[in-house]
Amino acid sequence: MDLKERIGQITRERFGLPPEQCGDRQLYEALLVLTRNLTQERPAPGGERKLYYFSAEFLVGKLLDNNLLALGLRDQVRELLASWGHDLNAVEEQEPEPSLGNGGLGRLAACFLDSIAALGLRGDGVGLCYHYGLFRQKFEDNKQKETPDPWMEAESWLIPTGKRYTVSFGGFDLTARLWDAAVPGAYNDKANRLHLFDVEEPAPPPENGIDFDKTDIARHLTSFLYPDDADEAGRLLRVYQQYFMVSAGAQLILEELEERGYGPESLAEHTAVQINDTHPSMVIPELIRLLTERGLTMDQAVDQVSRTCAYTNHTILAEALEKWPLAFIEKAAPRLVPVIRELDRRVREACPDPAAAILDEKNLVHMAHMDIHYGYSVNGVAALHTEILKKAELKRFYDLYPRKFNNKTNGVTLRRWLEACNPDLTALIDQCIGPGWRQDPGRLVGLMDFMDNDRVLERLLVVKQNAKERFCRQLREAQGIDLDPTSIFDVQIKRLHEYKRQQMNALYIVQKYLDIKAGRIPERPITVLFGAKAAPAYVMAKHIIHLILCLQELIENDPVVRPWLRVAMIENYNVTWAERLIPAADISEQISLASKEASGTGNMKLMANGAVTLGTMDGANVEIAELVGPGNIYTFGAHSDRVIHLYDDKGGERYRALDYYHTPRVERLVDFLLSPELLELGDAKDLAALWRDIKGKDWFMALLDLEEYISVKDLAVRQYGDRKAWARKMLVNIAKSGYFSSDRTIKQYNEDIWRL
Ligand code: 26Q
Repeated sequence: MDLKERIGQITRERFGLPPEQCGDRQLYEALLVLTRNLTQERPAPGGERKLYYFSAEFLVGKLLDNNLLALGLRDQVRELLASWGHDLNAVEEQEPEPSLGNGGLGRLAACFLDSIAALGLRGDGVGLCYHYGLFRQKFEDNKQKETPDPWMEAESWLIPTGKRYTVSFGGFDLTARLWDAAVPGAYNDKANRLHLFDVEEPAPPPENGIDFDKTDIARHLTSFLYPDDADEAGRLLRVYQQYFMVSAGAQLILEELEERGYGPESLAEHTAVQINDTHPSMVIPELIRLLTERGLTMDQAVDQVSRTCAYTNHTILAEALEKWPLAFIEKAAPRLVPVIRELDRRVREACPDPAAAILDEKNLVHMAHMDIHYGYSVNGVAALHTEILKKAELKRFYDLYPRKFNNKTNGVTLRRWLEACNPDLTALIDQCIGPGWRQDPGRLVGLMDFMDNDRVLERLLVVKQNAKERFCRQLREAQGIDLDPTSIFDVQIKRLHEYKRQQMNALYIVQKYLDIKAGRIPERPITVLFGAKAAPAYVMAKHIIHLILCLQELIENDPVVRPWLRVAMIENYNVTWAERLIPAADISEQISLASKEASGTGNMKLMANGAVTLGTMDGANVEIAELVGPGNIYTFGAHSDRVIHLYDDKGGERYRALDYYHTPRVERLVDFLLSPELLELGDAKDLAALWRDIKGKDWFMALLDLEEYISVKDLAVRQYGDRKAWARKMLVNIAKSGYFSSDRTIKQYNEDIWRL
């Protein structure tokens, strides 16, 4: 049966209509069913050893386009739909985006699954099926409001497996139901699985926003993904979630091991478990517990698990390293307590340093310590980050186990982040260097041969211009904001966090605003675009959103400033918005305080789409700078060693925000937060709190780098005017982005860690 007949069969069965008479919604459902069936039928890749990638988040984004692409059906389906008078893009609009992640870490897990499948490796994801995902963001009175984000519909990518596992908490048991989404491999005919566990009887949608009775754990276990660890009840629920995920996941692993014909004593030989940050760390004691239940001695179980589990660290922010009160684990996973105590005892016996223990004197369980002692690999996510882990944050562990530490610089799947989201650029690349870069992204460097090809450079500028115009239409339809596509698009898209320093970008906007008011017109119109959600309990992050939205309103209503400077914050920024905006970006803002951003992955996506980075020497920016060379990136700011020194109590030179505030230029910008113009639009309390914080504390040192940031950004805006020179910068960035393909990253994980 050909494709047309298969679609027709589905629409007739479901809607009693031939496809020609279906609407977008019906065609979407028919394509979903078709692609789901086609992927589900694919066999798993072969191999003796199987990977399980454990992660509390898989920010997969919409899947229809992605899966059609992997199945090699995208062009055919587009043509068929067109022949019926429909546009594939409009059909795809029907798909809800599953919001199963916060940001970088969750999206990385999704890129990795895509690459693991594309490389034909045998590896499944293991996570949770959150019903309302992360919250949906709305703006009201220039503030963020949160509402639930239900994404599951009657027809979805989830396949019921019929598999169920019992998870025993303190005082009650729950059944974990397993749902699977198939992950088709591009370039092969295999598929892996994303395993998502859910409770058997989920609660109905909450009525009061995203608040619910956090003591009703049984029914709410998989309701929400937690954006932070702000309130106590939420924190405890998070531990229940984690144990639910890893206990069911560990049972699945051992069941599959047996089905493959191997005994528990050969777990390590046939299995690799990658622990994505410490959120799934309890898989270690849980596997040990289950192996001893199956007859292994404690020594044997510890040995097997220590050769099975590998840990990825994504942060050096001390407050983000998970430490759970033993009392929480006592409640959520009492059977793990004796195991954890025994693991801690063994550590203390072997290593006298109390700071390396698992249990500290406050009875906090240091999850990362458990991973490092009882895993066989510890990796950072960018070269600089791994060096800081070895030299500072995890130094004592590096001294103990130097051979466990390794770097795996992050990557992104260029199938979604170039091919799917930017077809015009893809076509141009194909015309220059042919299609081979898809399976060998390093070949993108072939674009360097076109540096002096005026026709290619001009076409690159046209592709970017068209993407900007397309984005303007989409934003106008969604939010009623009408931007100027001929202005320079300066883009900062990432979770809102003080260390990422959106506040510094806001102060740049203030500077431009005051300049224009004083008659100093910028070189060309600038549009500053933001996309960011703040954790609901992260007060300072919400104040920063408030500031940006107030600046947006102030400028929208100012006929003098508006032609030269615009601010637009995208509501409910998510994967779908990223796919729309990234192709349209001119400047990629990567301005975290050096040493704080482990890697960043948006920086890679923007680079691959021809945006030029304006960034600090942090995370993977360092590697981007090395690859593209100084003429093709704008760097500024204090380097990580200086920042680390400024945090050091013993350095004698501790950072003091006030010293930087009391300079003529900076003071004026910061004080603008309390200006009558802004107070008229904003909440005086919130703006004053932010003002006080920046001036008096500024924990992430925005004022330290502010002046250099402003002048380097002005330089970028000026150099943008030399269109040909700018097009060359774009071309170099695209050409060098092949290194940041997650296919490269996954090959390295496989060669150095998993050995599948
Ligand atoms: C922890 C405890 C309780 C509740 C929530 C959490 C929690 C949730 C999400 C802690 C951290 C996260 C997410 C972290 C994250 O996204 N990190 C980013 O990971 C990317 C992929 O490696 C990096 O590129 C980014 O630099 C890093 O910030």
